[in-house]
Amino acid sequence: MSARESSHSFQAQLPASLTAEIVEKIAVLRLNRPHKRNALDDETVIGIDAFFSALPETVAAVLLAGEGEHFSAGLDLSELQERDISQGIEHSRLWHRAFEKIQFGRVPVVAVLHGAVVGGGLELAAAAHVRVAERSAYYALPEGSRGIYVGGGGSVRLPRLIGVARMMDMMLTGRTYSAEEGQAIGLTTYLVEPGRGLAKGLELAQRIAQNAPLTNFAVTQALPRIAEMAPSSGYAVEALMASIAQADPVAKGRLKDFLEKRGPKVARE
Ligand code: 1HE
Repeated sequence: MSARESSHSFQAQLPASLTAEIVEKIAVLRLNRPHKRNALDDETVIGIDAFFSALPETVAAVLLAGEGEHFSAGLDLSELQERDISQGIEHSRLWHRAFEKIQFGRVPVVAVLHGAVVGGGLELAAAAHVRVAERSAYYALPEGSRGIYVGGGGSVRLPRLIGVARMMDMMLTGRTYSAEEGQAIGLTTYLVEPGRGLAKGLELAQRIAQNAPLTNFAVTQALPRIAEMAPSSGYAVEALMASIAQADPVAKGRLKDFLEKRGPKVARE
């Protein structure tokens, strides 16, 4: 199947609020509800789950971005009307399942952020592995002012990026961080000029796609779990992961290439 055909069959399973295309080994998923500022309704969250559940085997990395002026305005507030407690729990668990597929799916995910990255939009971005911000990006958790609470894994992922104190401040005071501030506090690791995010994200995704699959598995699956372990357990799992990775034929080939002067040197960027 050509890349174009597989893009089409891929898109057929998604709601209109999401567009997907495959660019060589990279699947590009865009939030495509710009008239609602890419607010995340149930259909979109279920679509995100479906997208990450059905990634073609040829895909080695995902690029996640938003159409229009904003990455995402977060939860679609129009759907939040009359849920009771158990429906509220189910709704949050729907988001958890979808975003787990991003964080612990088969391939690394690069998110490109611009404009509003707020509430559930920030929770979505936090589930990616690498975040690129355009200078237009800004971050907020307006849940506090709406009388609600984060429900898309924000309490778990955001403190690991920026610390409990900063997240408390954002939620209690409604504080907004600029793209530059977000970069300084660790929300993103790349900051680019407006309009340059997709190119930078694609460049990074293509670089990631060239890694040995086992390296990408180790980094996205083992590393965050080791970081949560007691150090004594972490050292043991790290030793196992390191020995598994180095025994892989891909690793053997790459080490040989370097030793025989064919492999790339580490370059100063
Ligand atoms: C929406 C939403 C939304 C826009 N749900 N419809 N998120 C928030 O509290 C953020 C709410 N949104 C905003 O603050 C602003 O819309 C933005 C700063 C993101 C963009 O402003 P702007 O001036 O470009 O757009 P707008 O005119 O405010 O919105 C355009 C339309 O999108 C308008 O609809 P229209 O039918 O009147 O045209 C808005 O109602 C609609 N819209 N944002 C529904 N969020 C798992 S728990 C997660 C909890 C949360 O995420 S809470 C945070 C929710």
